[in-house]
Amino acid sequence: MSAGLQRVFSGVQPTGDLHLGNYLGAIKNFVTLQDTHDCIYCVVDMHALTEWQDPAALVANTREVTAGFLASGIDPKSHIVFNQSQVSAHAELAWIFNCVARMGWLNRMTQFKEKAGKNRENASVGLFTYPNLMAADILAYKATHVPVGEDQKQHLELARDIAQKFNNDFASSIQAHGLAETFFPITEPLITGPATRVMSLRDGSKKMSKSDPSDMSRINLTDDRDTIAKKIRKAKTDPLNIPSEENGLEARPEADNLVGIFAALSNQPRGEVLKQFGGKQFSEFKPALAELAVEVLGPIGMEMARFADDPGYIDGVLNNGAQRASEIAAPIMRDVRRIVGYIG
Ligand code: AQP
Repeated sequence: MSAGLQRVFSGVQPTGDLHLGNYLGAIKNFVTLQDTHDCIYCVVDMHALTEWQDPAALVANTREVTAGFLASGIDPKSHIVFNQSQVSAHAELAWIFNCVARMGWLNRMTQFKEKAGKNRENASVGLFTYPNLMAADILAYKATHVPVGEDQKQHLELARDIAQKFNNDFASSIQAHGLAETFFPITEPLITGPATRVMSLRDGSKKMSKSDPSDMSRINLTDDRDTIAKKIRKAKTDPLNIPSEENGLEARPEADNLVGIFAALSNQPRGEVLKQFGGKQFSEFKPALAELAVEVLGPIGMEMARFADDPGYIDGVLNNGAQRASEIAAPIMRDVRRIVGYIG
């Protein structure tokens, strides 16, 4: 970590197989940001508990997400990689934010509505307060920038509201302790690239997700060449050809999704992809997309398999990262305790 650089924080839940959406919407950007920022990347195992997890699967998934980070090119020596539950600041600050955030704010969160579904009475309290823990994740390190996919935009807006309300509610205490008026930064979301919302391969109206019961809906980072090719071949499309202009993708969610994936994987704007494939059929486009996906994801999957054979190494990375993360959070939490009026 180098002094003076802006701090990035982001996390991924260990709730299942990492997929192309996690990679293009988040992890790919995590890798790029290492050149310009001090980065803290977290496997958010506490968030995972908001829905029941088999304990042994949680251990395996935490190691797998960590392996995905490393295999994608995150450097755990220059930056920090750890699992959330090892640093108590997250839980401690989340409690304070439970008391700062308003019920009305959380009632508006669409992710809770989607995940709780019709049976809200039966959803965990943790699922409801999830965004407060997310605000704590970021602000325990006073991170200024948070790379995420489009689906997390609303939660980040809430994190900004919480920071602002904390700074206002405790303004005189912050001042009395001689601390900067903007004690918690107003975090900037970084939602970038042509695939900030990768959709299910089976249904262009649903986002690609770890928890989708159909494995055919997503490309996992650990899928082999044949599986990737099969999933893309079977991906839902419409009967029209690929358009030559971007407005030709309107109201064609599946086509739009596949073109967006091609653009993100090949690091070019959608317009360039359409120049290359405009007028062609999906039967020609899909094999090219499969080839590209295998080229980009193949080495990551192979590296993840290598890490899977060495859980001791992964645990060492997480323990070391947790120690370094705790050191950053400790003085911030000391100030927070004084600000809110705790003794000791
Ligand atoms: N489909 C997606 N397109 C683009 N970005 C995505 N992300 C997730 N899905 C997509 C981004 O990946 C990061 C980690 O997400 P997460 O695991 O913390 O939670 P999630 O958003 O709830 O992801 P999943 O895969 O859908 O998990 P489940 O099924 O457990 O809910 C975030 O930056 C997210 O934006």
